[in-house]
Amino acid sequence: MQKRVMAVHDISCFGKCSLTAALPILSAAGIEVCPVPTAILSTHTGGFEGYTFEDLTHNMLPVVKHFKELDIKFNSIYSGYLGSFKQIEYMKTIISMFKQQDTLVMVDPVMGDNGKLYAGFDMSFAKEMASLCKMADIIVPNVTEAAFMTGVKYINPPFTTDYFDTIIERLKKICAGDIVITGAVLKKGQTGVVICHDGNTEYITEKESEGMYHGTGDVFASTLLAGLLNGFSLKEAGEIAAKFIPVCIEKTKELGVFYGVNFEQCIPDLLNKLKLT
Ligand code: PXL
Repeated sequence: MQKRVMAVHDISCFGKCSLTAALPILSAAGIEVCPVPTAILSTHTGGFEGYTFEDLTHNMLPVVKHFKELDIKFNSIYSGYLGSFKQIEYMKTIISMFKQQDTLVMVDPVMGDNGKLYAGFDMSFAKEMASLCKMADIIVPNVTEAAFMTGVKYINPPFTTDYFDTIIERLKKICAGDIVITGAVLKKGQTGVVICHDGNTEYITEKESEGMYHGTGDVFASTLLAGLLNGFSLKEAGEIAAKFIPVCIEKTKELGVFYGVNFEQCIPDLLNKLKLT
């Protein structure tokens, strides 16, 4: 049976993130994606000025109520960037409406990066996002998001394993499911992810690609979910996703793009990694 995901994110028309990353990556991996757009922006909010923002909060519940009437079932519910407290509340409603025993709820608490929250978010929003993470089977924060949700002070990388131990202990109180923290730099020149599953913590390290690229968190989370729904273990899917990001960044450098990564031309590589070719 083909797997089906409900993807609740915004559409940033230019910038290669949220739904413009989740849709192609999951679809290429053979998964049916049903988007529930939360907003339409002309660009993402990182590095652009004057972007438009068409709020679609009012449309979220009518869309999913229709899904419910049609008795559509989902193998996974995947949320990313949510623009307001109301959207977080609706996301909780959506999970309550559609979560069945074997539905994988992935919450990517998109809120910030490099020690700073994105435009429009504050500490109280981080608290609310943490309360959404309580309903998740897996959460995928970067270090900044993990620090804001746990109240641990953000420090500049490289981080220590003690730092992650503190964050993870607090995150476990927020989410009883799996925890994957991205941007886990333990040494200069390296990056990676921390995976916490069944009480065990593991580190996956990769060579750090220079430069700062938007949307890599969304590409990572979508790839991780593609791996999980194709039957890979959390560690295997984490490795596939962690290895895919530097491939995308290297491809991007060839083109000199700054606003997102060239993941599209790396999809054949991803399909090889997922053993789908
Ligand atoms: O990549 C995460 C993201 C998603 N959606 C919007 C964003 C960002 C990051 O800046 O601004 C609208």
